[in-house]
Amino acid sequence: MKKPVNNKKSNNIEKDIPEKVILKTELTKQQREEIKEVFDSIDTDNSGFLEINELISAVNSLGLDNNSNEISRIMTSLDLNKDGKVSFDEFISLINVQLVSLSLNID
Ligand SMILES: [Ca+2]
Repeated sequence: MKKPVNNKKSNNIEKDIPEKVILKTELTKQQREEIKEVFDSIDTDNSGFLEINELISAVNSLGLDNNSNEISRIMTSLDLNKDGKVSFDEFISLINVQLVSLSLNID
């Protein structure tokens, strides 16, 4: 018995990728606004970028471990274009990553 050959190979590549990985992390307008508020509250000099000292203060104000090595590490990983500061776009991509890992953890 031969299986009928099905040349209509589906182009559904996404099917092979676990749903969570392709989870579209498009933020709603409201989420973006909320993130912008957080960003602005960290950007105390309103430069439009987060500098390392601003990140350190933010982490301090959250009462988190203010290990400056760790913060530098985060800063480096955030600073995609290596200009020494974090733009809103870079900040948002971090939030996206966080959302993805959160959704991975929840399951
Ligand atoms: Ca700034």
